[in-house]
Amino acid sequence: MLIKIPARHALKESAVTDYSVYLQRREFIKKSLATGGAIGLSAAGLPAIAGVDLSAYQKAADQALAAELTAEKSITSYNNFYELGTDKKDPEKNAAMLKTEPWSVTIEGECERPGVIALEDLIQTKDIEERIYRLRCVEAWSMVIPWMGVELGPLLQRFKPTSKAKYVEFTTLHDPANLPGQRFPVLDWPYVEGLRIDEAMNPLSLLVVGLYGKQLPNQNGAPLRLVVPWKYGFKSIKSIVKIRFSETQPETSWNLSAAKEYGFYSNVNPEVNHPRWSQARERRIGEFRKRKTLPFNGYAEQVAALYSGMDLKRNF
Ligand SMILES: Nc1nc2c(c(=O)[nH]1)N[C@H]1C(S)=C(S)[C@@H](COP(=O)(O)O)O[C@H]1N2
Ligand SMILES: [Mo]
Repeated sequence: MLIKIPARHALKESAVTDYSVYLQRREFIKKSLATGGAIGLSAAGLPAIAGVDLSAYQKAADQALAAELTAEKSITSYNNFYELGTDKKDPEKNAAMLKTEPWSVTIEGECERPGVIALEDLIQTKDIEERIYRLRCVEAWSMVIPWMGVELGPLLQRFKPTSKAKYVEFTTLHDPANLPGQRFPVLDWPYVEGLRIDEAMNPLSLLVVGLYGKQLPNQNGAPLRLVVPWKYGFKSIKSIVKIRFSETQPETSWNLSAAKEYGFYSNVNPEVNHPRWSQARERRIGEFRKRKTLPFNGYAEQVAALYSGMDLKRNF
């Protein structure tokens, strides 16, 4: 039987419109709460927004990966999100415990425009695009996921990082009253992650607000998570409430928890094994045979230059 895969641009446009409606609903709720008005909104009459133009490179990359997409059900039911539990099934089960409305992000540190910004002001719907990326977990499984998001670099530039901004640190929501995993010292909460500023500015780095053309499910890190496709999955921090520019290399949760196993860089590298298992191969979720893990998870052409002259075995 011939299976018709919808044109990517078609999916993208409907998805962007969906998210635009979602953001406008949030905006409406915010205003209604402020004025004490009733909450309610019909989607009718909201303006659709224009489709997004992807670079020729990105279009080609999306096409190449479109045939390999992991099933939506797998992406939303097999998760690592320790705040919602350590079993792969826990995050979906406990998803409702993560409260995502209202949501704002604190911007601080080495920048000219620090402050607290509401999600709907941080993410401009006209900038949202679909990107199909491989996700390679350090545990040696992988997926191919159609994310909806905005490029991180241009978003960071809006806050005018100073010349001292050599790194960017990200922090996840800390809400132990609601997030069951944060009541146990599995990690030193809140979850923190970081990138070197040039890694953050690389066009592959994405701040994600959706997947498969829909609003991001809570178990995948709603309402806002990072995706850095050439690094192990744990660098792609979920449910971000703070972005800090800093002069010194930030601490990262998994490095704090086991420094010999998880480095700051954590670039996907089939030649550097985890102390307890090989990283040469991976199990693509939905496939039976293991496949070879690619250097930088297949993104070497775009990111290898970031590390020229560095010993990647030492800087793992
Ligand atoms: N805050 C937070 N972010 C997190 C994690 C987590 O436990 N907490 N797990 C990481 C790991 S190990 C992976 S593999 C990815 C999984 O993303 P996914 O569930 O959307 O596939 O999220 C990363 N981001
Ligand atoms: Mo992971």
